[in-house]
Amino acid sequence: MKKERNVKRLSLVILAISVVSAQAAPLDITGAWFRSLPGKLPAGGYFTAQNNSRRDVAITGAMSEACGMLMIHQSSNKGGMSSMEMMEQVKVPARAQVTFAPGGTHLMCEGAKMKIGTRVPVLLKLSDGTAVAVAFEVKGATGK
Ligand SMILES: [Cu+2]
Repeated sequence: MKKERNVKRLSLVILAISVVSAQAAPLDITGAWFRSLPGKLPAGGYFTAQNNSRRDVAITGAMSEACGMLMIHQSSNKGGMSSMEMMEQVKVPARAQVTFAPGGTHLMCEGAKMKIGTRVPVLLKLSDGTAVAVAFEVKGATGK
């Protein structure tokens, strides 16, 4: 009888741990890559973020040892003039997907130190206080 109770308690602990780790990563990041350009040109970072949780979450920042500075940018085209704007955060609504892509929202890596064909780590900071570690594939100018 006593033994049975211990088993039950253990499974509760395991359940609690798995709930915590699910909360730790509300976003699934797929297709992450940097466009590495020659010289001192910045590298754009692209990916798809899927929010599998029932709560909205925002990407509030990014860090990488491969970048001197890593920012969130929004490309826009106003009256034929293309420009980039810094974003404080990008919201990923509950059960929805947001794509960082060329010509739209993207990461901008200034002072890039990366080699085409390798992967570099990026830490995406989220509004709920957690962070997601993502390996970005480094591709060339044509995206290959
Ligand atoms: Cu940019």
